[in-house]
Amino acid sequence: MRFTTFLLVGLLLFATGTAVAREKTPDVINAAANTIVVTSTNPPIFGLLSSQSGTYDRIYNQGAIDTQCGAEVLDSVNDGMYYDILCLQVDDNQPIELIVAAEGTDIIDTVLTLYCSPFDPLFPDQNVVAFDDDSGLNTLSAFTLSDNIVLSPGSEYWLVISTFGANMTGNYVIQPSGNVYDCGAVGDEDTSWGAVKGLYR
Ligand SMILES: [Ca+2]
Ligand SMILES: [Ca+2]
Repeated sequence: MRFTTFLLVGLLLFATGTAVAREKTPDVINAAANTIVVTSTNPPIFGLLSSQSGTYDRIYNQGAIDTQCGAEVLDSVNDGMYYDILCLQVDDNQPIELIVAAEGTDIIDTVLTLYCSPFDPLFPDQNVVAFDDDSGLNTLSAFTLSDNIVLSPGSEYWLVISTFGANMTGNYVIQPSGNVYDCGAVGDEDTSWGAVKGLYR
């Protein structure tokens, strides 16, 4: 454990108790994600989390994956993260990859959650396929081939990109594998959150 990590964990323990430490395991860099050679001909997906983005109280898990939309998740003690929703589809039944690219991403600590459509910010524990915090470079996120996430052609999936803690903003770039197609950004108005968000602003 690097000293800086030790210090950070210590500070988190001091600030908020052991729940945070249980969630944020020491960052383990995924070597496969680091050395990945992008062969995808699909264009990367660009986006931005800003103070104008919607917020939600995110979930996490320790790697449970369920392509039938019922992955077990836990409520994070960290609340109020900015998020974006991206619609994705696949065109084969091979494992997918979704990698938050270090080049072009300046959000300090991303998380990715893949949902079966729809994702509802009011019920973020529903419809989960997979969650990842730090499988990419440093604290960036990635679903890699070794996760063996095989999706159904013809179904719509919503990828939620968010952050480990609240108030983290910045640009992001997500590189999808060649079998993953971007079916567009999903606006808040497409979720139930859109109907109630006005009450909070
Ligand atoms: Ca929470
Ligand atoms: Ca992360």
